[in-house]
Amino acid sequence: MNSNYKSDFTSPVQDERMQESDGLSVDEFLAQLHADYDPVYNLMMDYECAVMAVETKFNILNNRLSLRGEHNPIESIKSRVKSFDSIIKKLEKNNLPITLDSVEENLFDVAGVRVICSFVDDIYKIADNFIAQEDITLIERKDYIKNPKPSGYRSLHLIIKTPIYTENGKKDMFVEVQMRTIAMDFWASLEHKLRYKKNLDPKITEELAEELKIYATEIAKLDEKMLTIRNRISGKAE
Ligand code: 0O2
Repeated sequence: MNSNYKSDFTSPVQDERMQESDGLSVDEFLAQLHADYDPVYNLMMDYECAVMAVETKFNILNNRLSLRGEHNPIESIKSRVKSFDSIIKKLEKNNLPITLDSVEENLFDVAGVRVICSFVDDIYKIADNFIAQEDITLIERKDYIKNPKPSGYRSLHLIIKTPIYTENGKKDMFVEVQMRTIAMDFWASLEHKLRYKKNLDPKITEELAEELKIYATEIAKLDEKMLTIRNRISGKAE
């Protein structure tokens, strides 16, 4: 990730810590953090704020669109901030510097918001409305609904940058938004379990992955059929 996306604001303490920790091993970095956890705590709080800000935007969109339409386009919203353990593992896995600066520059999914819709067309409608907002900068859009992953995974991913307002000023934060239907979410949760199940016979894992791939296609067909029925109920042309 290039430095164009660097945050506008860095606290002096955090800045010093980043420079100090540059080039440290994971153990050294963790020992240093153990002595003073404040910079990590502050950064995690910034990500929490970004998640809250984005969640609020989706809740507002849902309310506004449902007032004008016939249904709530958003079924539910789930959010999370990646654990610091997982953050360090991801930096290590990708051979990235183990520093707070590196977290902010290189990892886009520390703050994650998952938006679950009933129907596929709502995903695109909500996404377009969200991206059009002035304080949302779209960094990357990955459409795994139109181009599913080899596993069968389907979702619309948006990497965005949005400002939060801290006691020290404005700060831009990256947030990963995953948008999918209820059925796609059901599928992804089960497939995620299989992906992280370590003590399963590899042959069985492979068989189940193949089976899940078939169901991913069936789920996509079902989503399409449900949309057709909804459109017929509401008198929309197909
Ligand atoms: P978790 O535990 O959900 O956070 P990267 O973000 O660097 O890992 P990439 O290719 O840039 O990889 O991002 P990608 O694949 O567009 O999106 C990554 C996230 O999408 C994953 O995060 C999952 O949440 C989800 N995802 C992507 N592919 C699959 C898949 O095949 N099955 C399921 N169930 N989820 C998928 P994490 O960090 O891998 O996991």
